[in-house]
Amino acid sequence: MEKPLFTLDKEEFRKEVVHHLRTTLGTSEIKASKQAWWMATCVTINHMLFERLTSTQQTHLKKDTRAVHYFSAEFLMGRLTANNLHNLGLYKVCEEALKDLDLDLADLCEEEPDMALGNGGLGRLAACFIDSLATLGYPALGYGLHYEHGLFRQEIRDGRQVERPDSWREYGNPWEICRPESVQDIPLYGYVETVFGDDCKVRKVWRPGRVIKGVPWDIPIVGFGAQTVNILRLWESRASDFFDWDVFNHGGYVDSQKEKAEAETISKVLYPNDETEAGKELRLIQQYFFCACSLKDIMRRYKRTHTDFKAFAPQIAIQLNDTHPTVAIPELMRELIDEEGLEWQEAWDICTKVFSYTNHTLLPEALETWPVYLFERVLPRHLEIIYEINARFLKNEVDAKWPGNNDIKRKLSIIDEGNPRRVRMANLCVITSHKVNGVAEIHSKLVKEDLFPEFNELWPDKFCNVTNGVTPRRWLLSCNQELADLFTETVGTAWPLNLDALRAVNKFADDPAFQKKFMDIKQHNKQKLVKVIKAETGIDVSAEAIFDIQIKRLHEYKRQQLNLLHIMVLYRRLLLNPDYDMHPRVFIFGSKAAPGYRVAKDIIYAINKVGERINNDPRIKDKLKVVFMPNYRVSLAEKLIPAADVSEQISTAGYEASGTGNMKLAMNGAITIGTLDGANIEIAEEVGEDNCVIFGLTVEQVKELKARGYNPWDYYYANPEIKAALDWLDTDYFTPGHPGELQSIKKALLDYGDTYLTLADFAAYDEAHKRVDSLYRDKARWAKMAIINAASVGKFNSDRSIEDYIRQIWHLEKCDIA
Ligand code: F55
Repeated sequence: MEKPLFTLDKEEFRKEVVHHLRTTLGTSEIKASKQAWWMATCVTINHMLFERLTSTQQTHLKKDTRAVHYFSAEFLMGRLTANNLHNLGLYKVCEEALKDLDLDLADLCEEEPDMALGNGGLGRLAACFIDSLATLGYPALGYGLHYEHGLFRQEIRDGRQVERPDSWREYGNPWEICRPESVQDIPLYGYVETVFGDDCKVRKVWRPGRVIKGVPWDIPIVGFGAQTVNILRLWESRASDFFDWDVFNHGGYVDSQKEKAEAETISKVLYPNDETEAGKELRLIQQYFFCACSLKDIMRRYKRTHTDFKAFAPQIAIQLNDTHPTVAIPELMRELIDEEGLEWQEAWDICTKVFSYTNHTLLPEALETWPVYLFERVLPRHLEIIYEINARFLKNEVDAKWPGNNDIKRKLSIIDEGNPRRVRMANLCVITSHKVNGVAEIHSKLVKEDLFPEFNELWPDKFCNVTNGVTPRRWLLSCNQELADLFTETVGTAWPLNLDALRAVNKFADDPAFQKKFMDIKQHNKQKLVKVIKAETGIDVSAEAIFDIQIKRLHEYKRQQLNLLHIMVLYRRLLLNPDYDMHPRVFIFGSKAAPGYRVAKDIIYAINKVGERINNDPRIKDKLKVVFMPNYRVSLAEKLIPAADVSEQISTAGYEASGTGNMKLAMNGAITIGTLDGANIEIAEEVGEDNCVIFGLTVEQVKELKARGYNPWDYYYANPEIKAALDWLDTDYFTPGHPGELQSIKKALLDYGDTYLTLADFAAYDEAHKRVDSLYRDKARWAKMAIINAASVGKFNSDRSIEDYIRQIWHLEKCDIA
C-alpha cells in the first residue's frame, strides 16, 4: 500500500536508528531504554521530515501562495510517531528495521505521551483538519497555544474522578522545534492615549502596562504521501526582554521571579471546560496572547513580500475555530489602524474579507461573553474598537433594516447591556466574518433558524454548512491495520485518500468468506482490547460479548445517564429472571468530566459503582459487564474504536452539533445506536436506515414536548422499570453503607426537570437495544451491517470537509512542492 517517498530500505533505516541512538541520545544498544529507542526512531524520522518541511516552506514563500490560518485555542494531536511514519510511507520499513533489532514498533510507540492540547471534539477536529490540509497540498498554518500542561490526566479513586496534571513534554518532545528567531512581544493592560501627530491627525496610542514574550514552537504536519509538510505553530509565554533588570539588580530578585512566573502562567495550562466558558481573566489573556502572536507572525511574513495592504485579503484567510480566537478581530483592526496607519474603512474591509467563523455549539452556557470591565482592564484599546464596530453596525445595518426597533438592536448588539455589561464574542464573529458555518446539516440549519435568525435575515449568504470529518489515516489506516490491509487487498491502495473508494467493498457485504475475514479482524481487535481492559481496570470481560461503547466528554446532553439507566434496567431484569434472554454485553465508557461540573462527576461515580456491583454479581453469569476506562484520550480511542460492535450516539436531538466519534466508530464497523442529532442523521443517510439503529425524539418533537411542558414525573409513574431504577439510586445497594450517594442523578432527572429529556427517550432507547440484541444474534446480518458501515462513510473523510471549506470559504489553490 505504501509507496515510499523515501527510498530508505530497512537496513538503512536500522543503521540510522542505531546511529542516532549513539550520537544523538548518547547511549548504546546494550544500555538503551525503550524511551531512548523511541527517541532515536523519532530523530531518524525527523531527518526526512525536516527536509520536506524546508522545501514546502521555501516553495510557499517563492510562489507567494494564499494560505489559510487556522486559529484554534486547542489542537488535540495525540501521538505522532505512527502517524508520521504512515504519512511518510515508512511504517512497514521502520517496523521491519526495528524487528531486526528485536524491537516492536507498536510497543515503542507506547512510549510517546499524548499531546492532549484540547478538550474533545473541537480540538480533535482541528488536528484532523491540519492533517487533511497537508495531505491535499494546501498552504496552511495552524496557530494555537503551547500549553505546558494539556488536558488533565484522569485517575479513578474509589469510583471518583481525580484530576492529575498532564506533563506531555516532561522529558522533551521530539516533534517540536523552537523558533527563537520568530519571537513576538505582546502588550497587555495599560491605557489609551489620544495624541495629535505630526501629520495633524488625531491618533490612538495604547500604552501597555505589561509586555509578554511569545516564543513559537513548530510541529511539522506531514501530509499523507509527504509531499507537503505544513506547520502547526504554538505560542509559549515567557517574561519579556523588557524585564526590569533594575529591580533585579537592586535586590528585587524575588519580585522579578514573581513577574517571570506570572508571564509563564499564560501558557501553563489548558482550561478543562468543554461547553461552558470559564470567564476567567487568564483565559481572556490566553486568547489574546495567541491571537496577537499569530497576527504579528502573519504580518511579518506578509511584509517580506509586500509594501502595502492591498494584497492582504487576497493572500490571507483566517478561520476562527469557535469564538475562542475572536479577539483576533479587534487586534487586526488595531494593528492596521494604529500601527500601519490605515483608515477605519480600509481596515474593516480587510477584516471582513479575511475572517470566517465556525460555530460548534448552540448551548447558551457555551456562548462566550466577557464582562466589559474585565475587557477594558486587559485590552482597553480593543474595547474601544469593539464599541466602534458595534456603533457602525447598529446604525448602518440594523437601523437601516429595522428602523427604530430597539428590541432587535438590543439582541444583535455586541454589548449585552445587562449587569455587568458583557461583550458577546459570537455576535462580533458573525458581524465581521464573511462566512459562518455550522458543523453538520442540522446544526447549520439551527444556527440560522434558532441561534442567529436576525443575522440570517440581514445576510442570508453568510451562513453555510461544512459537515465535519475525520482523517482516515489515523482513524482507520493507523489504528486498525488489519482492517486497512483487508480493504487494500479488496479495493486497492487509493482509499486512504479517496475514502469513497471503499464503496466497492459493499458488494462483498453478503459474501460469507469476506464476512468471516471482516469479523475475524473485529474479533482480534476485541481480544486485544480485553487485555487492555484487564490491565487498566482489573475487570475480566469476554470477547464473545457485544462490545457496546460510549466514548466522549461527559455532559448531560450527551446522556451517559441514559445509558446507565438502561444498564440498571437490564441488570434488574436479569435479577428478576436469570434466564432473561440477551446476548452477553459489555458496556464500555471512556469520559472526562470538567472538574467543576458536579453532576457529570456524579455520573462517572455512578457508572463505576453500578459497574462494580454488576461485575461482581455471580447471579447474572457474566451476561452483563460495565467497564469505565480511566483517562480517555486519543491514544486510548485508537484502541477502543477498532474493537467496538456498538457505537452509542444518544444525545438529545438538537444538542450535539455534529459529533465526530460517531464517524470514527462507523468507519471501523461499529453499528450506531443513535438519535436523529448532529452528523448521526447524515451517517444514517450514507449507510442506510437499515444499517443503524435510530431511536428517540426528533428535534421538532423535542421542541414540541418542551413547549407543551415536559414533566419527567409522568414517565417515572408510567414506567415501572424507570421508577424502580431511579428508586434504586436512593438505596445503598450500589454504595454499601452509604445510601444516597447516587441521589444527585435521580434529582437531576426528576426534581430539576430532566433538561435533556432522558426519561422521555428511555422506552425508545430500550426498544432500540432490543433490536441491537436480535440483530447481533443473526451473525450474517450483523457482519453485513458492519461491513456496510465501514464501507459507506467516505463522506466523513476530513479531506472532504476541507474541500468544502476551500470551495465555500477559503478559495485556496493547491501548491505542488518540488
Ligand atoms: C472547549 C472549550 C470551550 Cl470554552 C467550549 C467548548 C469546547 C469544546 O471542546 N467543544 C467541543 O468539543 N465541541 C464539539 O465540537 C465538535 C467538532 O465540531 C462537534 O462534533 C461536537 O458536536 C461539539 O460538541
